[in-house]
Amino acid sequence: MKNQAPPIVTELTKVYPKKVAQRRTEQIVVNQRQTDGSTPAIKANVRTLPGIITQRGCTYAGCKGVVIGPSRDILSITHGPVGCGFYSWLTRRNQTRPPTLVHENFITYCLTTDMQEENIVFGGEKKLKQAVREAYTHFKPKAIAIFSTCPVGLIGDDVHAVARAMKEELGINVFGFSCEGYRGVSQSAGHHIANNALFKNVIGLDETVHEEKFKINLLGEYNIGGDGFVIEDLMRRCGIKQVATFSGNSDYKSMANSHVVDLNLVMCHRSINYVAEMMEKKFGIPWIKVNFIGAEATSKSLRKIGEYFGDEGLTARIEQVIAEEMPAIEAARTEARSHCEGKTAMLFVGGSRAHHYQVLFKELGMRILAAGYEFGHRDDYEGRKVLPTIKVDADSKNIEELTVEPDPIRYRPRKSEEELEKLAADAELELRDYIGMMPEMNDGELVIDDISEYETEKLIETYKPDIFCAGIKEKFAIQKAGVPSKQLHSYDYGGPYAGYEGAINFYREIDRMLHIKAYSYLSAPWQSSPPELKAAVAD
Ligand code: CFM
Repeated sequence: MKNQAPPIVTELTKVYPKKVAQRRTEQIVVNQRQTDGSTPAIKANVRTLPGIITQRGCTYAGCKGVVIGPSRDILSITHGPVGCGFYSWLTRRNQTRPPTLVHENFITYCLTTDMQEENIVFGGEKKLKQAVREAYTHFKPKAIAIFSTCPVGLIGDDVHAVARAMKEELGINVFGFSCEGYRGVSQSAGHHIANNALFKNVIGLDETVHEEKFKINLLGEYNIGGDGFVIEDLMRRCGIKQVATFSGNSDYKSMANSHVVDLNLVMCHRSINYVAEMMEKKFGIPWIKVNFIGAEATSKSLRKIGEYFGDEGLTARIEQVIAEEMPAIEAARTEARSHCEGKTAMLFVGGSRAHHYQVLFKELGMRILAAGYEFGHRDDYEGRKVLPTIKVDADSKNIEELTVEPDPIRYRPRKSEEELEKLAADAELELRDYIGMMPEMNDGELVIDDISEYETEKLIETYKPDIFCAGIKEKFAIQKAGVPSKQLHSYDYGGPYAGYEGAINFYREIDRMLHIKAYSYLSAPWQSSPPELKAAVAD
């Protein structure tokens, strides 16, 4: 017999038709950690149920907007109707800083083939070729990326054939993505498609040698609100050479050169774990999971890098940087904590952030009531240990799994098997591992996958959290319910929130948001308007 759903799950789903309620119940879990570290299974990365108002985005968004978009000198062309290009134009706060004014920065441009009915009927390949030629004439980029939108897949335009032809004709790197919006159940599919194409078309093309001793790539950091700048600075101060970032504040050459490092750091597991795994298979570069959100997490991540390289000088520099940063952290945290302790938060973000930001709230002494991902997979919730048990459904099969072999010349294991075993024995290091969000949440806390708008409102009504973190789509509905809402996608207009500097910004921001008095000084127009108007409004 099936267990009875916990009362809150029944409460959240009781308005749904029976079948929908049943299926939503599998995506709403009350956390309960077992002694072996396992947590309840949650259903994730499945199609949103019809009738549910989801916060998810499309596959094209995950590929173009998230993974490739932040790279400043790969020229992106959207093959499709103008809306897809327009609505993905500068909508994510991924910042970039070209080293000089003459360095290219195409991020501000929006290039699209602007498909018309005629192209839908007779095909759009000719128009796409023309667009690539025009783009090349204007910008002379090193690389052009072509992104497919829904109609491209429906009518069968072969963007890859066009890319090959244009690469030949123009003599630059041109590659395409079959990232039609409908290709997967969410933007997560787009991440995978982008990872595959980077791996096939970019990584390993540049053999620049770096003399520095400790070389890393940072994978899954997109420099939202300047987070990437803060992390770059920390690396520099610790004496760590950051060759490439995928893909915040990045350029094409560094990505092409990224196979020369000795360690990959995975920040956002959801969007980029595929690249980490493929680079290890092909080039022998191990990866570890890091999190630079939260002061404690930042210190832990820096120490993990120290542990991996096992060099005294590096460890000493890392400890020195931590020691330099901690007094300011302590002061800001003590101040904010004295106001925020005991307050409650809910976090619903796309993939990694619903997990990463819990650290910052805990540093403020706040309690997490509920958290969830829009499109995370079970391994993001429960940890990579569940990977072998995840059933591959038809939607996941839709996304190509590359077969990767060791490179005959360039495969070079960075550590011996023995060394790796030793490192892997330290579970905290998370070598080739991600322990997931739920094992780090307390028992009784709610975990909800692909939360609906209705459930959001119901949660607020039931729990009255002190702050609800989400995105722009949810923000105003939450605030109208009288609860402050911090956007954890775009950071509203704030940030950076990464590293130590970011943690201080975040403590202050949350303190301010929780204690803002402005609304209590205001009254709604109908509360202060003349009686006639009041009566009219009442009608
Ligand atoms: Fe990774 Fe991201 Fe996130 Fe993400 Fe995103 Fe984002 Fe996000 Mo918005 S890559 S999964 S697809 S950490 S854009 S920078 S905030 S949903 S939680």
